[in-house]
Amino acid sequence: MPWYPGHMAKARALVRENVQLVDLILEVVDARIPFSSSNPELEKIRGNKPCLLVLNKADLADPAATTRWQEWFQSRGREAIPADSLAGQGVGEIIKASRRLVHPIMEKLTARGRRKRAVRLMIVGIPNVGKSSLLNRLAGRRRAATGAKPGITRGKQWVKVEGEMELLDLPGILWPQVEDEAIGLKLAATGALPPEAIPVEEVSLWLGAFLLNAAPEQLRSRYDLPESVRYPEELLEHIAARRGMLLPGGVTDRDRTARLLLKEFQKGQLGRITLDLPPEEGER
Ligand SMILES: Nc1nc2c(ncn2[C@@H]2O[C@H](COP(=O)(O)OP(=O)(O)OP(=O)(O)O)[C@@H](O)[C@H]2O)c(=O)[nH]1
Ligand SMILES: [Mg+2]
Repeated sequence: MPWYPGHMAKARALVRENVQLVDLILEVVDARIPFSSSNPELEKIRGNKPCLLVLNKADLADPAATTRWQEWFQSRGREAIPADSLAGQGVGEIIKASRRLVHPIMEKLTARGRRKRAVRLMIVGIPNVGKSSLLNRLAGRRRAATGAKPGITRGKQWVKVEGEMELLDLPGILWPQVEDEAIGLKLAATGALPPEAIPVEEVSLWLGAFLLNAAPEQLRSRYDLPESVRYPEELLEHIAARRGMLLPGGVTDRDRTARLLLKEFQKGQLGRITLDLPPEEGER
């Protein structure tokens, strides 16, 4: 992973340092993979600093699964708000919940005779999860660069947010849990890892197997998939045939087909699909 190791220690130090400056952390995860797009180290770094979880890209996730995640986090004492930072959905809720979560702290400061000041927030999350998009929405203007390429944000700035709040726009970048193979595949499938991180064919075979099991109707309607198709290899062959993705000699262009499946999944063209589900009762 070319851009991780060098940045990781620096990113960790920056998050650690900036957490000291704020009253509340907005932890952005991808609603399709709330577990795989989180970073367990944040819990240690933040100590008991309040933290609101944002289930971003909820427009791409299965709404029922998002509700289950919200309940699961709630049961563990964590507030989670679904959001679509592109459309601005959920942003009002995030502002309301933020004010509620910091209220006790601000009360305490006033009680100690401190002058009233703006509530300070910062956004953290793994690359490409939508941190800059959320920032732009919260700030109400386009203040930070966004892009489909992971790792685009550099530099640091404070921006005003409605309701006496200030938001630190620093790349509060958390590193993804890439060492775990299953997590790595989900990160790659959702586009959180650069395409060179894991071979696309491997990712698309994994995604194909997942979809055949969890979302067969969506595959059928998108690709006119016959019931008989059971394995991801067959799925890719079928897609290639339907979309004419052949190399000279009539051989399937597996690379192009793999990219197509990933792209269509990432754009939500297969429907709203969640890859991580909360653990069942009794599991950890
Ligand atoms: N569908 C959908 N796409 C989103 C949402 N939020 C962000 N995106 C898209 O996801 C991509 C990454 O968004 P950014 O806001 O640049 O993400 P970031 O976390 O700032 O990324 P880095 O700066 O690279 O770490 C962009 O293509 C956005 O348009 C969302 O809620 N829904
Ligand atoms: Mg950014």
